[in-house]
Amino acid sequence: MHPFDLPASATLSSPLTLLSHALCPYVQRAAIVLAEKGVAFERQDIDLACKPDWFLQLSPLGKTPVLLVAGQPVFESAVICEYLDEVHLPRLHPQDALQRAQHRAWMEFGSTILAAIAGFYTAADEAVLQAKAGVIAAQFAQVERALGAGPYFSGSNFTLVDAVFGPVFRYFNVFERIDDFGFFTDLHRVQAWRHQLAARASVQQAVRADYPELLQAFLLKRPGALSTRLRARG
Ligand SMILES: N[C@@H](CCC(=O)N[C@@H](CS)C(=O)NCC(=O)O)C(=O)O
Repeated sequence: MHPFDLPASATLSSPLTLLSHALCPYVQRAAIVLAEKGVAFERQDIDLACKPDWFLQLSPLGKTPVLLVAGQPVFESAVICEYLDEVHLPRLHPQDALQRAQHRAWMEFGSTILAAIAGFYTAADEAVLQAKAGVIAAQFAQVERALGAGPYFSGSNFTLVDAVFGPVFRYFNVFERIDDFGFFTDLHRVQAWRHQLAARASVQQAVRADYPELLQAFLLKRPGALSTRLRARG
């Protein structure tokens, strides 16, 4: 019997299992890092609308992702990424302690943008939607100032910051189908970084092929200004 009473489908042959959700950007970070390091893992999707008891035993916050390492749970995506970076090559964090701290700070900033994105797609009315779009645009303007010549966050090497922002940028492919909200106007470095990350195999493979349709269906179910616009587009 597994110590956490996992269902048979979760007691898997791979020593690493990523408890996931098809749309979760935090799960994608971990999947990208695993792919960058060429580490085999199995993915098990959790119904977050009806969380199984065994999952709640493993995930104190009731959130995905959780990485099971030989059955031992690690929760919180940044912690999972850091753990993977410590035990599997190539290192995705800089060697220099100060630079590493700065990268961790920008990973956190990526989470702040994700919170703003959630505020955008749950905006109750047009005024709030526009205000939230402005918040996101201002955050990306800050990112623009932090970026160098590219192609990745800090130059030619893909880092954990890139793993965080790949899933952030993915939302905008679907938002741009709805309208031009001006998120990236005049932010040339951000735009170039976005396209670079979209072309990266690990980023592409972190979601299923039907991700855009799944995200659109998810957005349509949220009451508010964005789903009203989406419905109006037919
Ligand atoms: N700080 C967490 C955030 C994870 C998170 O918010 N996951 C969402 C899905 S994207 C979740 O599990 N939500 C379910 C809930 O909050 O009930 C991390 O970085 O892992």
